[in-house]
Amino acid sequence: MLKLYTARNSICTQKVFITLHEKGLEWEEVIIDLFRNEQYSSAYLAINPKGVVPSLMHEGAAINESTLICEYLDEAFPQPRLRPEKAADRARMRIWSKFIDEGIFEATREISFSAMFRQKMRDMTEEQREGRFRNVGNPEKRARFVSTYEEGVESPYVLYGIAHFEKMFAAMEKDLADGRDWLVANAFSLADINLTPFVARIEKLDLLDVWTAECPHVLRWWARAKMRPSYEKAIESRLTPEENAAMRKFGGALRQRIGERRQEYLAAFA
Ligand SMILES: N[C@@H](CCC(=O)N[C@@H](CS)C(=O)NCC(=O)O)C(=O)O
Repeated sequence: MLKLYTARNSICTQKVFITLHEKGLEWEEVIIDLFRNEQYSSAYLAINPKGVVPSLMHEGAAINESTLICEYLDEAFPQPRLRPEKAADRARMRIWSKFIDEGIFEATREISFSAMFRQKMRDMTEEQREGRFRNVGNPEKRARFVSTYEEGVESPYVLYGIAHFEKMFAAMEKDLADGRDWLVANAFSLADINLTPFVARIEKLDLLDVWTAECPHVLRWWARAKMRPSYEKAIESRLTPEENAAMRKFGGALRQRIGERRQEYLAAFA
């Protein structure tokens, strides 16, 4: 039996859920409460030394990192196949995963934090907050948490995140301009799965059109991605109306400033 460690509204776990649903697999779930720092318990750190979700346990092995978990599932349970047949296409698939793992995940976390998790952090005790900042002794991550907690949307990490989204959406728009349905080899793959939760979160924060107002190909891809039954099962059906309303409210409150910061970025760098 597959055992998946997850947390509520975890974007990284959502891509694993999509993969599991696409493959028709069953699994057992263990919920880790990130706002009670359960991810830093010694029992969980023995499974995932970074103290993050998701983690997958299968046949006695712990598999970490959501991108690798999805690839693992596709290798261990080959049908239906979610990685392209040709090696060159698999390399292209991983270029999209690298967008996520080398910038978009942090971008989404920092924007989500500055919008709404910041409020949840205020509700923590001083000790819990300090524990979260300390994490597993990663000073770079601490700096990011402290900055988005204290400075919100004015944090430099939010600007870096805006730049990462700009680059990813521009790359998608260019790549999909030939009219293809999916990102790689015109077949739904782990590339599409990897991007879906991040685009969903930005849409739920009411921020998607900040970047995509003039990206018809991205929007065409996004409409198609949302039509897959796995999207409803992995993302929509797991969110409460309150969670959806909070994302819209807190994200919407930052909309204007995120748009302005994007313009600052474009004026300086594009
Ligand atoms: N690169 C990792 C990132 C995992 C990650 O940071 N997950 C978040 C939830 S989406 C988490 O567990 N955060 C808890 C913390 O940083 O304390 C992956 O893709 O699995």
